[in-house]
Amino acid sequence: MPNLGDPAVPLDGSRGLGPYHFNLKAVVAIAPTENQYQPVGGRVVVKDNYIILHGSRDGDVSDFQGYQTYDRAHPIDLGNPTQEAKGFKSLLWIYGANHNFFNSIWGQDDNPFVSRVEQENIAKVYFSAIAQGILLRRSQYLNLLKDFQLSQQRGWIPNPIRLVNQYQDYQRLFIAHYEEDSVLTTPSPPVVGSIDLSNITVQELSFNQGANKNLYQQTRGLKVDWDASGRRYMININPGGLAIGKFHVLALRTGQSNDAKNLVDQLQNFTLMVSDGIRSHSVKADSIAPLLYPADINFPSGIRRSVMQTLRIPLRLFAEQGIDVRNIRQIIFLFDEPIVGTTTYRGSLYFDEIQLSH
Ligand SMILES: [Ca+2]
Repeated sequence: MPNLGDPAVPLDGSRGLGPYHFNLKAVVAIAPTENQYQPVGGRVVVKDNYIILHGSRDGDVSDFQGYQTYDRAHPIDLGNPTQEAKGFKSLLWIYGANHNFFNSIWGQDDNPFVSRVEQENIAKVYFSAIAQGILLRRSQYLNLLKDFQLSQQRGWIPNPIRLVNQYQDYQRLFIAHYEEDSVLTTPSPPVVGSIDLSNITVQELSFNQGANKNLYQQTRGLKVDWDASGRRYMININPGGLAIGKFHVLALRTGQSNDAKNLVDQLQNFTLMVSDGIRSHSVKADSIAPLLYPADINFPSGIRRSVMQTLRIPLRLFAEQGIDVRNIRQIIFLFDEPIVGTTTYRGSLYFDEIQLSH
């Protein structure tokens, strides 16, 4: 064993340690830190199926630094963008949960508003589903990782607990991931088409603003702002420009910013319209999943952390209305819905990783 102060020893076999190929089926990170241990090979990139859980009232790791490990896992290969990932990844963001209540020993801290019993229950539900789905191959349990609302529909987790989840399948085709360049008017290769943003305020930006800011991620994406009903962000697809293949879900991640156009603790909404050039059909975002106002991560200092929600829209919703989903020509984000429960037509949302998926 090296002594403290010795140079770092790589675990790649070159110094007699490793490489360790444990053949893991999945890695579950519970409110993890990042960078307290610094691997000599650079920041850790999880190469297995990856699931991360974190609470918004985590005083110990209040900034949700593990979100960056989620973004780094199974990234787009820009040189080969249709390459399958080696696994899936999933994220659960729990409003009001803290660090300590994930075990039964550590005391209370951090002003959590989810009780220890409730938090242990969330952990049991998720770890059970992961074990059932991955170790016992009962894949229906993995649907929980794709949509947290299943847990509330089944009565496993009580409804008042506010959750946000993300999911990325190992098979996905990105329509727009915002990593390839800073040109706002084109989709991501190999998708061929154009993006019309003449009607709305759109900014592409790094989603890493620092630990004490609204966004603390490791990706690039869009901030979309509107101040009147009818604004739209429109992805036009050339004929044959999007190979649907066997994909059966249109997915993306989106979430409210801390911009004053949103109203504190109110849900946002918008309309997603898909057209084959002849017919179109629309789905309301809030019929898929709620878009929560960002959580206060450092109560009472008022830092709001935006964590996006994955929306997964089955293509059959459009096919059932006569849309030729094998020839999608337009995907329109139409901002024609008021802030939920109000008559206020304005808002500010982040968008990233618009994709076809399973
Ligand atoms: Ca991105």
